[in-house]
Amino acid sequence: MRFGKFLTAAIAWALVSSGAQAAGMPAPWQKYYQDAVTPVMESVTEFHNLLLVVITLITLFVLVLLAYTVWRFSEKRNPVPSQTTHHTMLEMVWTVVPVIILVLIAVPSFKLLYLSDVVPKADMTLKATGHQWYWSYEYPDHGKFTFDSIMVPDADIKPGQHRLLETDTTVVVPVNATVRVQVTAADVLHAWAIPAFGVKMDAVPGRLNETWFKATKEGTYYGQCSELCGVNHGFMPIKVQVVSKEAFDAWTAKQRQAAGIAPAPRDVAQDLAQKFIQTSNVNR
Ligand SMILES: [Cu+2]
Repeated sequence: MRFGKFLTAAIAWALVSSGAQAAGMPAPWQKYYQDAVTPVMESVTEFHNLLLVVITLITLFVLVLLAYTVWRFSEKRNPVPSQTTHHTMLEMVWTVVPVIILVLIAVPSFKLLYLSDVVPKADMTLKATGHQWYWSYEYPDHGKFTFDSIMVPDADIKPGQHRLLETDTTVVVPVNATVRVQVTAADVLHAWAIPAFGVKMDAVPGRLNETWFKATKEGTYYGQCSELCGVNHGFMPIKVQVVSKEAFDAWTAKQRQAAGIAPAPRDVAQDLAQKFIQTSNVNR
């Protein structure tokens, strides 16, 4: 096991060192995953590392076996070949061993599948709708305000912005909150995908798909439509900002106001409580 860990670390280092890592977006010459910011993506990375060890060991084993066979049983060294055609024990072994390896892989694989597939109790819902060629969003738990998110064209890119990834409006979500994402499309197939979140969900017209994420680190994360959806498929990026709970509340309050939606009942209750505290302090 110690060797396995060493091998994983060595391979990961070789891959990571070949491309500078940037959180939330791809880096030039990057060959490894983006840094994980959700439990699902952490599990995806771990599972990938496990498979990398398994596949490396199998490949090395086959390579050594093949090289030995070529050397040992060449015509020069082995002029009279054996006429053996069957070996029951050997055939049992090379059937059973791969089955055991596959079963060992299946256990963490199914665990990961269920982790990403089953939406846990969510703190909020975000609805993403794919259009040719932009995304629109709705916040059903926060007054149902909606907005479109359209890519910033090259000509308007400001310093510090990222070409082909920047959008005019940003999806904002609170940190450490379980977000249920409902994904659908208005015209053709699209897919809502953010690599750092380990999320990729098909957007299908007339069908409401669900996925989830829980971002554990504040920051800006980029994704792209991941289903070939037409001529501008490569120009409908996704930009998500993960912020503190307070900043998120302030942002939703602003969005509600801009959309002419009444403040959240929770905000009214908070205001009343605040007023009550103030008046009771004055009276004392
Ligand atoms: Cu698309």
